[in-house]
Amino acid sequence: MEIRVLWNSLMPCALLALLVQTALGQIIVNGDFSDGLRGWSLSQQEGAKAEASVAESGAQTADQAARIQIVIPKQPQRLQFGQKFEAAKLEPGKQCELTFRARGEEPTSFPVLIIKAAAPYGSLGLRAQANVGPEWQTFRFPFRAAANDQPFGRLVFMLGQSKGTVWLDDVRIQGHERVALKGGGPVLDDAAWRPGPPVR
Ligand SMILES: [Ca+2]
Repeated sequence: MEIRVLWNSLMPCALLALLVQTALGQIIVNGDFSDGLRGWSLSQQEGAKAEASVAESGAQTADQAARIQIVIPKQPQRLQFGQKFEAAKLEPGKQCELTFRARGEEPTSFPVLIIKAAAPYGSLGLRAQANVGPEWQTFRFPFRAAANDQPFGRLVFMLGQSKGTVWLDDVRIQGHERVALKGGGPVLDDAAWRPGPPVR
């Protein structure tokens, strides 16, 4: 069989395999909240107030999810639910993806960022906005990891301006490796790769 013919027959499969999940190591611990709120923290500033707990998600029997009840809203950044991770786990330049499931008991919207853990809190490659409603939705935000000159990075859900109660579950930061297609096939352009809308 001609190589070209073989290539053409394999092309659809090659495109489907475009984004291949790779092992980045475990960046987010306890992302499924099966171990309560271990690893997670809630920062309340300037009078903003929230209560974080773990409760049955309702999605599956005995599945636990984080439940953050916003009591006193302020600006988004005044209530930060998130997790700190070692900077070395997020390799600069690497294609990554943040995924999580979320719902809001009232429809609301909040920023999601991956930033340096300490001032001046520079971006590590991701700033996105999650629009949530009463039903669980899965969000996928691809990004390219930026260099971190600090020992830690932080994933933060900025919930200060959110209404009511927000639920989060299955939070992961995973690597994606772009597959180079060669041998007469198309050359893929990384520059065209941008975050898409959340997958519902
Ligand atoms: Ca869970």
